[in-house]
Amino acid sequence: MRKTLIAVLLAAAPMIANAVPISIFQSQNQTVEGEQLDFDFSPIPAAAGNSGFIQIASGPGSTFDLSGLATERFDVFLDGFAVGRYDCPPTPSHITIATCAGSSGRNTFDLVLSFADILADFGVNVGGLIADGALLVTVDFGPRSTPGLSGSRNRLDVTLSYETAAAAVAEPGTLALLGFGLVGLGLMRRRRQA
Ligand SMILES: [Ca+2]
Repeated sequence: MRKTLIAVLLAAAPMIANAVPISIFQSQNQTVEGEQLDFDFSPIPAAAGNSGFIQIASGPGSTFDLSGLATERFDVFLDGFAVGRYDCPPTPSHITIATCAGSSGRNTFDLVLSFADILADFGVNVGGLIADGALLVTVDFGPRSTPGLSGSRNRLDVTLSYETAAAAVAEPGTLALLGFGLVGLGLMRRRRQA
């Protein structure tokens, strides 16, 4: 009986485990001026609160023409919610951690939006947005933004990272089922021995 009990508990261990960190990476190429890129993160588990981040960066070696004119920038949307407009350079506004480099319209950027800051700055609860198992991150470049000046590089990377909710763990229904299963196993053992 003890061995059976241990086996059942081991099988149930994943249910009892704590929140699991998740990190999903996606990459796309901008092919024409002012193209809008959609990054569809789905299906994804619910987030545990408002910790986590979304990183939007020009891919390694890639450059974008965002030379600071009014029409050269990119907007970020989460499930359709506008969370920021970024020009680069000058130093973009509404950014938690970001670096912009380059000149003459050639820019690389590394934009990190933390869940908590997105909520504080823009009133959007990212945990709530991904509770339906999907998050659409849209990067909308201005009409004159040009990928990879000199025709070389045009890659955009988006990474979604967060702790998953531990809600599945202590669900009373699950624990009750587990309990019934253990009682059932015990009864079967007794009958077999009798
Ligand atoms: Ca959603």
